Amino acid sequence: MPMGISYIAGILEHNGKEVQLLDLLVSKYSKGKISRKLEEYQPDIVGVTSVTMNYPIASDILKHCKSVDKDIITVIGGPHVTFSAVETLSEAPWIDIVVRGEGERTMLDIVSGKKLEDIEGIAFRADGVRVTAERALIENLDGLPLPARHLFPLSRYHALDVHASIIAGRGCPFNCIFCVGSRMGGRRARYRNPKLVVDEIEQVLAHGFKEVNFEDDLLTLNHRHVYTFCDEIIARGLEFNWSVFSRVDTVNLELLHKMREAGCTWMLYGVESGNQQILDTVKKKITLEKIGEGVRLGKEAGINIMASFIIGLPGETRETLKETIEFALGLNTPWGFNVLSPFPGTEVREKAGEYGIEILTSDWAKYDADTAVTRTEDAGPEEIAEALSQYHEGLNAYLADMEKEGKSDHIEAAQSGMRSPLAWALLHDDVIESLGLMEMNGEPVESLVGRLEEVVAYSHDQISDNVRKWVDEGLLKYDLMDGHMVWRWS
Ligand code: B12
Ligand code: SF4
Repeated sequence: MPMGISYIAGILEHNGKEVQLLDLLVSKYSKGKISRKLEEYQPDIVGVTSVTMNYPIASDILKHCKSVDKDIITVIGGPHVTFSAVETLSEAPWIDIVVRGEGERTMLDIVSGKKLEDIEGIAFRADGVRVTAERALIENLDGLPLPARHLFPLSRYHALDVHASIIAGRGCPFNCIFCVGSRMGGRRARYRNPKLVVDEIEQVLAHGFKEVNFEDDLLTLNHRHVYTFCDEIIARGLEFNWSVFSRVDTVNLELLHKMREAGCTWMLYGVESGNQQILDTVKKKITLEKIGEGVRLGKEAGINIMASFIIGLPGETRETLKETIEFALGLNTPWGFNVLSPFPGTEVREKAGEYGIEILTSDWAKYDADTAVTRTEDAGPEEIAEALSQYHEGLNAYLADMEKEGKSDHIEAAQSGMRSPLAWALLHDDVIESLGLMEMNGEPVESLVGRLEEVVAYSHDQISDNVRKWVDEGLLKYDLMDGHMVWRWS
């Protein structure tokens, strides 16, 4: 569930503004659906969020809103437009306002009707593009209303079996050249009161979530903060699994044991490269030795470790790609590759020439961190594709082993990147909603299973097991209409 937009909705509601949310992540995206929503709700303002790779869609949504009603004020926020505000307004005349950086107080000002020139942290069109002063980061995160999760279609998220997202602090003091994390959240980390964080955890568990991912850039930075909230989780007897993003140089065995005791089961380390010179160039400020140690300590504490690499970084060569693969295999822990995407606002984009990086395209849809959009002198799309294919070979070998063990569910989940691929297939195309009126023939759930078998390529047993579980959990329900059933996500 996207946290940025939940925080924006939260502060607006808290201040008595009426907000509705159209979630197009876990439902079918269609312009017809957006038109119907606009018709029914008649909003004064429409806001969208995006990262770089989905900026083209976000922009298109606002274009469509403007074409339906030219008086709607269109607003966009998020890390992509924060660092490309002027370009965005210049190329997309249907966008009225770009919100730069943290958006809670800025959006509240906009919705409250404050004069645009007096609102800090925006760019807007007025005789050309006007960029207002930077807005200072929110000093006291505890003063922010909680994210408005209740506005999201929770049953759909539960069917996908996803974790709840919680932010315990914002900011990161590091300055890795490929990341805009510290430019979004600031280089001085700000922390929430651990007791309030654990209150929020209790709330999401009450909403039916079973796991939590802390979305902080770097949760393990401040050990006192981590100990306090781990102790609070333990003292309240809360039992749930959680995961975090971390750096290998911000942990020690004692801290990891405490985190494990409080329910931490997975930790993702940004490892980035198996070549020390590249690590130094990208200002990661860690050593290969420290990476090995961080992985070992995590495992010793009983936490699963995922190591995340980026290929195509400055200085990458065919040789360093090989080194990175060998290094990754040697860690003896799950690992994955991203491909360098030089996002707006990153040092690697701003100083690409100095870093020996050629940027091949600014087609934002390709900035998915899975497609090569840059080249170094010795490694470009072909070499990166080759490294990726070795990675996929390894993954396929792993999946083949699983198949031998008869774990077909795991295979589907791994291939689709989803825990519940069937749920994704149903949600992504609004399949349940498209069934319409159904005859009341026999047992309702069995009838639904029968209908779904006709429209999705899953076996009877897979559909039946999942659908029964969702019905038992109250996620799927039907209403009676003219003696017919109409199924819906609750
Ligand atoms: C947590 C996280 C994730 C989580 C998201 C979990 C969640 N439930 O939200 C997961 C792991 C799923 C994830 C996935 C991805 N992420 Co990520 N992620 C982050 C991280 C570390 C923190 C984001 C966060 O929660 N910040 C706190 C919230 C409150 O801030 P926010 O989302 O930025 O929203 C604020 C403002 O941006 C603004 N705002 C945002 N939207 C809107 C909309 C309106 C109308 C307004 C007014 C304001 C506004 O106001 C919000 C409140 O202050 C950031 C690093 C960072 N610090 O920005 C990277 C970051 C956002 N991720 C990044 C990337 C690349 C990705 C992926 C594309 C990776 C991939 N290849 O799949 C995907 C994209 C997913 C998607 N569809 O958006 C990049 C984005 C750079 C870019 N320009 O594209 C970042 C900046 C890290 C980096 N490499 O520099 N990510
Ligand atoms: S990659 Fe991690 S450590 Fe580096 S700046 Fe981004 S959030 Fe901070």
